[in-house]
Amino acid sequence: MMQWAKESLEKLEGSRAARLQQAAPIPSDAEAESILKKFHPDYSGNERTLTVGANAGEQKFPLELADLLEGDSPLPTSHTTAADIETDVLIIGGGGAGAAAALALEGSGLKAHLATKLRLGDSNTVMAEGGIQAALTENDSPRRHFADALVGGHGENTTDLLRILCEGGAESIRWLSQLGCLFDRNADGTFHLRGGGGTSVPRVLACRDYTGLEIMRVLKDAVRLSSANILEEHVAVELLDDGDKTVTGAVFFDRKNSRLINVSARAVILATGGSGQLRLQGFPTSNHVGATGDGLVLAYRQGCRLAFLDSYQYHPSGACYPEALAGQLVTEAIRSVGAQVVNADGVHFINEMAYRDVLAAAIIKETREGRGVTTPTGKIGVWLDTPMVDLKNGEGALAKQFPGLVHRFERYDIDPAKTPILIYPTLHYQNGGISVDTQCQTDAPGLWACGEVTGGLHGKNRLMGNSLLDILVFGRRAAESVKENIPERGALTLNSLNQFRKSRPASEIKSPAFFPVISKMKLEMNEPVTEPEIPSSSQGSEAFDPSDPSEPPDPFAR
Ligand code: MEZ
Repeated sequence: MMQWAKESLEKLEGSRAARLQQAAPIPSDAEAESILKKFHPDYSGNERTLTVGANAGEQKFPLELADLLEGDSPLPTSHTTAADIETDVLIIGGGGAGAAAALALEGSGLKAHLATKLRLGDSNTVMAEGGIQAALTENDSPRRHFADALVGGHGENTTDLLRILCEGGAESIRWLSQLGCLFDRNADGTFHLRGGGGTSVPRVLACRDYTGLEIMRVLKDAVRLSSANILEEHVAVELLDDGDKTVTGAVFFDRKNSRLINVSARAVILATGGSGQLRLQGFPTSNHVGATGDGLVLAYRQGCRLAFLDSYQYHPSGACYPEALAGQLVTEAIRSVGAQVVNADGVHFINEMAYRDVLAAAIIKETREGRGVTTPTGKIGVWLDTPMVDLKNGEGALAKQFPGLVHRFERYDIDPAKTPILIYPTLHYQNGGISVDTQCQTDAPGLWACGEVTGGLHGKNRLMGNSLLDILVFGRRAAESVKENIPERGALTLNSLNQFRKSRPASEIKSPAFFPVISKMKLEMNEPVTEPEIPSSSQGSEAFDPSDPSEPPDPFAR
């Protein structure tokens, strides 16, 4: 097992006893800044400004995203906009934020449709492992939570949004618990809280290492039992407007029936999540297959400003080996309970609870400067010394707290309680997104946005566990705002898209991306729609020949 890394593993084991006694230092602000600028992918220069739309000539965007934002719609120019479905509120996105919005509309008397390009729940929410932050204890407070997140975000967070997030912690946990979410608890019944990078007190609630999955489980059940109409496998292709910049609906590609449908809505809530599957600069990702930044592209064509999209989060501990797990999340929580980050020479080169961006950059530095471990397929990573979890917390602690991790690695004959894991940063979170106000309203009237598709809340570096809180607080808030401010139904046109099409630079690129390139999944919406062929034997009684010997005996004969 991992014979190719034998020498390095021996060095790691050799330094373990000393490392158990001494923590590695957190870099000073000056050191952190220098590491970030030299090694963090956000600073690598793979970005450019846009030539069209609300952000033209301003902030820079990653090249892959910039191309999509300036791309052309795949919608045929001949598309007509008569409504196939009329609803009051159209929610686009079936992850935690969309589900929370749908639930908050219950009882309002408004008809709601929730459309998702995959199935309800297929989202980054289910990929979140380590937990959700909420200030619940006596030694904690929303103010303290706010201060931690603001420092972590390099002071760039939109403070009005951040305040709402932190003040919404306790109520969100109460709501989730009422829905049946089973957070880990201590023997005395209180919530079991862990620390995270940048939390000044333990504030992270978890369900082992499948917190997002458990949260989505209860949200999904509740949405299925609600009055919301669920449109699964409906891919949002374009937003519709009233001809005067108010968003009034959307065009979807119904994958099951291979047809385009128009939905007319009085309000649209975008909750389409992140964009890790764009795999910026060739990075692997911890994101769900649906995370291709579609909502950013759709909103941009409607005149919405985007914020902070020069900033992405590369989670320091993505799996680097075995190849089949490359990019998958190895939760930060495992570092918070003692797993150390160690280079090929057995050196504990940085404190594993440093801010995510700094730690990711420091890992990249080690690998670039020749202190990484090379896998048989040529990937380079550093060690996460997972056996230290049991050494620090008692035998069995790792298996009890991180069953998902154990399950994934044991298939490859690696027991993380006994053998360290090789890690490398993985593209994890879209720090920026659509600009929204405190009511989740975008620049386009009629269009609200919530969750990872929005930008500003987390500044330039989100702390662990603040995204699961974000989707609950702002998913519900978007719905509340819609209830109070819902416009009258407007006309359905493609005016905003047509204007955008005229002004965009010529390129062959079509967007949104819909599916990751690597998945080879594509939307073929120009194909003529064909009726399924009906076999002649099922065309009614005329085609039925009772004397045909291949027919079964008549079950109705007396
Ligand atoms: O919020 C996150 O990104 C998170 C909880 C990740 C993790 O490491 O588990």
